[in-house]
Amino acid sequence: MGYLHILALCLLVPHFNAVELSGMYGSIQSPNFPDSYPRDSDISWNISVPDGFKIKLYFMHFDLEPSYLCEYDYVKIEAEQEQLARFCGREDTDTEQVPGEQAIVSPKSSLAITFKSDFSNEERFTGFEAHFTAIDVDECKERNDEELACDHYCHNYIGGYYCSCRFGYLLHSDNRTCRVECSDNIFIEQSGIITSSDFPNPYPKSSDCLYRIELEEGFIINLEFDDSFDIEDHPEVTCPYDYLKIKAGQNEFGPFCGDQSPGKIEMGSNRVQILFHSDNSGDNGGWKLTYSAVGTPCPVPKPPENGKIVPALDKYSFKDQVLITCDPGFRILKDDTEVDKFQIGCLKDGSWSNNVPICKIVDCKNAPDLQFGSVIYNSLSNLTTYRSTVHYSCQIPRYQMYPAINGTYICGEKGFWINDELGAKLPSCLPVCGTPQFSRTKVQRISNGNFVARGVSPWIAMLSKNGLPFCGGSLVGNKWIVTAAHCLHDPLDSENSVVRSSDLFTPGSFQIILGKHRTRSRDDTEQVFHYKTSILHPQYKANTLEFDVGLLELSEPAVLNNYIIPVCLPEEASQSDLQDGDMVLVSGWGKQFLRRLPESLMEIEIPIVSHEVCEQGYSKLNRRISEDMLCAGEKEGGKDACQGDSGGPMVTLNKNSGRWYLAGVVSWGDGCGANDRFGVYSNIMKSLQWIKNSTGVEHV
Ligand code: 4AZ
Repeated sequence: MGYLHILALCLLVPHFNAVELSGMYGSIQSPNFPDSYPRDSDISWNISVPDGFKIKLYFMHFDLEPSYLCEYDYVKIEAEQEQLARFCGREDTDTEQVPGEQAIVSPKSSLAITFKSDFSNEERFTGFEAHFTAIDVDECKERNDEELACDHYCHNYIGGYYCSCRFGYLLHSDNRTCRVECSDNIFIEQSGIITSSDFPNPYPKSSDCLYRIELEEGFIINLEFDDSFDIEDHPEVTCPYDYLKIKAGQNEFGPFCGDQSPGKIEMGSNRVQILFHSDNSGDNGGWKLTYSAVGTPCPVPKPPENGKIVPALDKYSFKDQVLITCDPGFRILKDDTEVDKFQIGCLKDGSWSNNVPICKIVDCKNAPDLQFGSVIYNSLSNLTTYRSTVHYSCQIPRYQMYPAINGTYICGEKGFWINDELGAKLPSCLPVCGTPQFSRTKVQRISNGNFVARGVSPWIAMLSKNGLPFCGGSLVGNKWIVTAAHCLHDPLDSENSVVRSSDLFTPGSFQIILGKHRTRSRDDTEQVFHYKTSILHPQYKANTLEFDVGLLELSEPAVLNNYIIPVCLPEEASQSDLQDGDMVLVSGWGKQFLRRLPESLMEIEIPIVSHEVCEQGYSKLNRRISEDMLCAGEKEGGKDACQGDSGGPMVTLNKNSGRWYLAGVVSWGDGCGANDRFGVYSNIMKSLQWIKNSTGVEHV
């Protein structure tokens, strides 16, 4: 600071006698002007105007003693320690100049003028008068020097100028250069391109650009600079002006500058910082780099036995995912659970997220049971695994497979037993109907009825109360009994047609006995059942006995054997089968001519009688034979169902199939066996659909 004071003082000394002039204009004159100037004059004027202005000086009058090279009297004009002009005389000669009309413009905002006269002024020269004004400097035009010129745009104003920048640039604090804001560049993609701003045009000055590549751990970044690389450098000093420095973890690269591309650089890190510094000058093209990331490699996993790995590559690295699948018939076993596919991923540390699981052969486990059938495993291996086989069969001869398929099932790849025709569905074992094991032999003919041998009518059911039969029924399927609706409820008033549920017999109030032969005593072949539900035909009328059909569902299926076999339900197409005169069989334990019960099951063979004939017989009694009824019997009477036979079967043989089917149910009649009083039966054809729907019975 002290030094500066001294320096300022020294500078002041030569100007000690100077006249200081400031302001925007003014004038100076030689002493005594317009009279002749005195001798030995030595006067100085220091003119200064504000910064951003120059001084224009012009002489209105000039009349000095001429001398060679203006040695004696002169006006000297200086600026910035440099002489701009030295004038003397009255007119220009080869060696001396006068200002004439010429105006002098200062290079900057100050001008020093000195007037000197020697010891004589004999001719009485009148001296000079000059005016000065401040004139504006158009810095934008004049500032051609690189150092001070505006980087982008220059705007002149009176007394100064300012710089501005193109869109996207900011004026640096030097008020001259245009920098860019470029420290927020973060790259998170696994590959990309980074360039200096405006590349390939010259990069901005006075900028510190930071580019950060930040990838997940497990990636390593590689940079590759383009060949076109141009950063301002210096022949002797390393990158003193502009430079590129790269930091990657602990590693540092650079500084880089000049026109030699750094080429390919492996960073060895997942985080990279690229710093690009530019100073306030230079016009260099910049740089461009492509970065890419490679993941930590993982070892090639070994596919499981009976399985594969997709995609199967010879190299895997961080983030790669592979899917492990098993061959058909095998499933992935992972932590004790079976899955179809399993994905593992390559981790940042170069290991896999999981071990490769094993492929376990599919096991169909035990084949499901088939009701009324059995399943036999491949006798050699007893295996239940993929491609093993089992064979289903039904309990022959009582049950038959439906649909009729080859009962072989194979353990499929999904773990289900599969049949060629049914897929994973099981067939059903349906009861075989209408095929008694015992056929009729000629038996003793007893008063209009026959005793039936055991097992000849194996579908007949005895409805028994207190050890006595009160109705009959017929087994359809293996757990349904078709009987007469009127067998299932208490008697009603004669006008009353509607059965209320309170009128119905309750389960447990009577027994249903199959395999029965003898009327009052036990049979070895009998199976005694209770029923779960009883259903009356919805159109049943208790007073007229229209639709006198009811159903009983046994509490459990009957065990079919030679003595217990269901009767067939008629096929729809056989509706017209029964014609007048066709013979049907009716059996039961009912009374013989209203007298007493027979020893054992009896049956009669009687013809079907037309509605007209039947109705004629009943016309006197005013009983209608409705469409749902069938009549059968012989005109002369005799063979007839009777009390206790109700609900029992009327059957007929289908000659084509050789099976017996249910044609009717014993319903009513006027007495028993009187002539013209035919037995009346519920026509099964009329309630067939209802029976099928209610019972779901299907049979073969
Ligand atoms: C009855 O009361 C009964 N003759 C059944 C059939 C006939 C008569 C009565 C036919 O169960």
